Amino acid sequence: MPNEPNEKLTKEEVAKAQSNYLRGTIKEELKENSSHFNETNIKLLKFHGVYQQDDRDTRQERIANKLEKEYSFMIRTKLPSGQLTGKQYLQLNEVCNEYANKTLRITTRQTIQFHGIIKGDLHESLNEINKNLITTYGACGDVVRNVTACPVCDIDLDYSIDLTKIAKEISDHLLPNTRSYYEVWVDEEKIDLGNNDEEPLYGKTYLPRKFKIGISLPHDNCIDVFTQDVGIIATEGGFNLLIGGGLGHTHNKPETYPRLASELCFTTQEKLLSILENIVKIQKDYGIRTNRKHARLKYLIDDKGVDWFKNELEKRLGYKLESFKKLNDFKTTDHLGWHKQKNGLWYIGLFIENGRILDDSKKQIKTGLKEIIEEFNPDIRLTAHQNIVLVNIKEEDKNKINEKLETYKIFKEETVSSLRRNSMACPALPTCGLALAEAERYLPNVIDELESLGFKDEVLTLRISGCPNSCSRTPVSELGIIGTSTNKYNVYVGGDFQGTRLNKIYKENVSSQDLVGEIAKLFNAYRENKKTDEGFGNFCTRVSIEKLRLLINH
Ligand code: SRM
Repeated sequence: MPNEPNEKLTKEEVAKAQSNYLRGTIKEELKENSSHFNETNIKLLKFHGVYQQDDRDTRQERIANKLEKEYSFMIRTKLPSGQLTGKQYLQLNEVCNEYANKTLRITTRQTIQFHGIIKGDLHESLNEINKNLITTYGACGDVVRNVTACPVCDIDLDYSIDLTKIAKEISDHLLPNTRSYYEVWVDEEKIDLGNNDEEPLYGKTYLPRKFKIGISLPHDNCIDVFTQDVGIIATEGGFNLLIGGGLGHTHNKPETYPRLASELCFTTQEKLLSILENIVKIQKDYGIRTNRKHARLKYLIDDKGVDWFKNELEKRLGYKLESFKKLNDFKTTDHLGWHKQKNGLWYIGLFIENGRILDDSKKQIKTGLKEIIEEFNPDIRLTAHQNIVLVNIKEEDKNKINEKLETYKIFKEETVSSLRRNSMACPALPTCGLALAEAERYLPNVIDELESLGFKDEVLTLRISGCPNSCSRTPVSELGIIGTSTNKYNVYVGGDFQGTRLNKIYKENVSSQDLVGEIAKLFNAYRENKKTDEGFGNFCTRVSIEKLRLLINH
């Protein structure tokens, strides 16, 4: 028995159990004339793809003035392997204009988020999104989240397997079954099944925690396969499976930690879905439900061991699993720029800084993308590096699109530095309730300064998160920056460009004033002491953190 009978279940577990399959009183509360939801419905809304937030910029002042917080909602869509049509993109663009803060945000798991929606517009927004055959159901909450996969492997000349189709199959297979989502947002009649058949896979209390699945290839780890609860690597004749990846942790709580997924087994495609389903069921049955900070699959794997997990899985499947196949080195790529497709058409990957699609004084990304998509009707793919790919473009349209990219200052390979191109930040302030420091609003300035100091051509993964939850997958970056409190950051070094190694802490609580200087010292030490073709993360790891500190402080 995984959870001791006498231990107290978390509030989330109680909320799920009493929710009548995620219904709670969301429908009723939606009708009330208030700006926000009660505590229980806030938890349930996540399963529907909705987060209640408040404006962190105005929070303190409003509290001081005894005013209600400025509540708004974030909506997250679910787009397996980041696929949508041009038409769907345009409709999401409309939703963001009509109901949200007029920006679209591409996430690190290949989806789109809206921010700043007020409660009175929630139903309309979700209804509209659903009308366009896009769901937000299970984009958040204790279920299998958006399944990630290389977004161009079905069309790029260098790929021989369509992982996008497999991602969709996995996503459909592991989707929650309850109709509550449709009752609330799509105005379906209430369906009273009155028994457990409403949720055959998940049951009444769903999973103990969020659960992430991603598929990659050894020559393209663009989704960071080692950070997933289940990482799937397409290899000859089938798939290698990894389990127990996850990056979230809490500062100064060593019992929480980032973890790379461990090798589990090899399987053929026919068996893949049933293996995944059973892995999910084991986490459902054994995962910890009394402590949210110990509830991810990674802790179950460390508590019980990979061998225990494999035995349990084999018991449920009724056959022995094949051994993990040895793999060659990993590579990764960002899919930016023009690429020829298998069908003779072209795709172009466009860098979107920190995934935020907006118009500002320097560039009109939102307007430009809308115009290009309206005129050339490409399909859309989103990458796990927060970028957008326009697909199925005719040779004769390439120049016209290049001109528009130039006009709206969207992206030109020559003008985005390698330093910026390989960077990512999570949203952090002002929307995220968990942020300890700035990220998305801060990173562009850090990069501007580093560029002006002459570091624009450095090729490394530089990622910043406003807190150790690590939403921009900071712990697998070569240079990771994680917020500790207002204007303070821990600096980590030593991941690799391919995302197969965790970085380590280099310096704690660096102030935002000193951060660029600290990074510059690291880059200078790297330039002076690196071996030919040695990446920044590999250099830091070879030299070791202790020697790196000595080198810098000599
Ligand atoms: Fe995340 C929670 C944003 C990818 C680990 N994440 C949050 C919330 C919802 C804050 C909250 O719970 O109130 C953030 C909303 C901010 C906002 O204003 O939008 C948030 N996470 C994001 C996104 C939008 C970051 C981005 O820059 O794109 C990503 C949405 C992905 C998606 O489309 O589904 C996002 N989050 C990740 C990743 C990276 C990944 O999955 O590849 C991680 C690390 C991997 C992992 O899960 O271990 C991640 N987010 C977390 C955690 C820590 C989980 C843990 O195990 O401790 C939290 C907090 C939690 O779950 O309690 C969190």
